Amino acid sequence: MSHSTEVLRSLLSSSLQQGRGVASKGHSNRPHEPLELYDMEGCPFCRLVREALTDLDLDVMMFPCPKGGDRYRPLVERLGGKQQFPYLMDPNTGEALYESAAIINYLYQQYGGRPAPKSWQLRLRTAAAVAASAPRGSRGIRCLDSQAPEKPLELYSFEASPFARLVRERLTELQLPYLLRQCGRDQWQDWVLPVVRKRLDMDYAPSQRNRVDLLARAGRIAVPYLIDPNTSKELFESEAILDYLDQTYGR
Ligand SMILES: N[C@@H](CCC(=O)N[C@@H](CS)C(=O)NCC(=O)O)C(=O)O
Repeated sequence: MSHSTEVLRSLLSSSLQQGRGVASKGHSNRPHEPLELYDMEGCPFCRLVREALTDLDLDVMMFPCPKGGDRYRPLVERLGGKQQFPYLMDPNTGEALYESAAIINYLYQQYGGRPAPKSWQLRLRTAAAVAASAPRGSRGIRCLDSQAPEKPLELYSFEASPFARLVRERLTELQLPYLLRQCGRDQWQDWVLPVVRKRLDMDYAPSQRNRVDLLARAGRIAVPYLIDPNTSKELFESEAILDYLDQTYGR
């Protein structure tokens, strides 16, 4: 399937998220150590947790657990007793949780300084998350043969980005752990697409912390942006990132 078709299907998936996973309202306190999420990109319950993480603007270490995966799935079973995802571990408090609703409540209570929005409790939200998975078929769920990296990768992303989703799917399929750096939007200028910003020669100064970092590091802001400390490679553009991941870690 061509990359543009994949982007279109991903865009459909984002639209079914009904605007969630784009903006960051922020947190009241920041975890000292990054939270750890054992996740499958295509899993609707994991999606709900990732939407909350974008809303709370919390970075997280992602440990991909695709079906048939042999790297982190057995670890989750050892730690929690079963292979069920999402599974959250908080190294700051020692808390370890299954169940998306419990994880979301914990995140808002511990780091949000506000209760989880009521809408998170509704079954409707789960139905929307299931619908959002449908256009992607088995992407971000199945396991591909891969070589494990020595160090985790880093990805600048926000949950509903149709381009970043394609990269997160491949990171899941290849079981590549990565630090997810949230780049949720927190001001209207963030909504203008990078290509339009460039064309308008727009004076754009981000305020969200990872956007500020990304601008200083890479000279511009676009999501996804991948950093691989194993090869010192850093790159924009979902299609180029997918090629890079396949060539470097695929077998
Ligand atoms: N009620 C759970 C449901 C979690 C769930 O069923 N997750 C599926 C993936 S979407 C799972 O772990 N399946 C077992 C497997 O993949 O081995 C929640 O909200 O977290």
